[in-house]
Amino acid sequence: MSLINLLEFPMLGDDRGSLVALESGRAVPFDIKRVYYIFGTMEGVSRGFHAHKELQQVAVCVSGQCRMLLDNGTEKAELWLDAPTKGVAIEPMVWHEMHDFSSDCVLLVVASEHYDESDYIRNYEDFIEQVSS
Ligand code: T46
Repeated sequence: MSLINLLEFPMLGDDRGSLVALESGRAVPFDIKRVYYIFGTMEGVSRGFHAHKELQQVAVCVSGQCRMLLDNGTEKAELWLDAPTKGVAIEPMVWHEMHDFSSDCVLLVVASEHYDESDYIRNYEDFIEQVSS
């Protein structure tokens, strides 16, 4: 599978404005158990710097933009999340970092599981060791 799995969400707009729906099994390829959003990120601050062991996620900037780096241990790729119709899948065992948040950025993430700190690998050397074994 390609490292960058882009998801294009249908725009359900009309003359009143725009609407995007994220539904399990349709726009989002797993059952959604959790939704969180990151906003008000200070200028120059980067986030992420971890991989998940099992968690599946889809991220989309519903406002503004940020740059996401994905790294599967052998290959790295970057993309801009810069439209509310453009999502990216964050697969398990993919190191990810988010950079260059615009001041109006709201990064919405849907996740397949409840929050569980034991699912995180927050040390890059540990990640490389685990992804290679
Ligand atoms: C991810 C990227 C894209 C919770 O208590 N519940 C939650 O659901 C989440 C997501 C976080 N937290 C706590 C854990 C930390 O004490 O909120 C604090 C900040 O979390 P973290 O430093 O992991 O935030 P980011 O922006 O580095 O990463 C987040 C998600 O945690 C992570 O799963 O993939 O966004």
